[in-house]
Amino acid sequence: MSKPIYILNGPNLNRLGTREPEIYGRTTLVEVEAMCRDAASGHPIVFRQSNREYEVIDWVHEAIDEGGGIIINPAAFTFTSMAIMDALKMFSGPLIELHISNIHRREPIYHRSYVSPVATAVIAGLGTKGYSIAVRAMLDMIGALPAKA
Ligand code: CA2
Repeated sequence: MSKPIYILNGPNLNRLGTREPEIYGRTTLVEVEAMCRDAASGHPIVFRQSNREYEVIDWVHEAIDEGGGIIINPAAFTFTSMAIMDALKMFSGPLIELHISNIHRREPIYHRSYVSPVATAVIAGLGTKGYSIAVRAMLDMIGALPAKA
């Protein structure tokens, strides 16, 4: 049985699609999850969101034990959480840090990520389509990309 890809989402992303559409678009997180499952073409996905730092840490620990790869949009925890960074450091598989917006084009408070130095790759600024692209990239990284017909 192939190991699932963990897609973890941090605080406030449960409200996606309801405000600041000029930055984050109008797609909801429920729709993002459906896009990820579609992009995964049957590969198992664990898709979660939390507003609680400890819960994200616990899910990273779960992924360390059971996951094949992690895609994480840590949202505001990106810039604050050494604890999430420490947990992610323990993961030996591929790790993609994902942001819907291009954090580097935004105010300086969005420029210093604790996650980027421990990530395999970073995707930012592709909107919610970045999730589908991240899933395809992750399948490639773990050798699970379906062969083209
Ligand atoms: O662009 C991203 O994906 C971010 O991770 C989103 C975070 C922000 O702190 C990061 O710098 C960049 C903020 C998420 C706020 O949640 C929203 C909820 C509803 C509508 C829009 C955003």
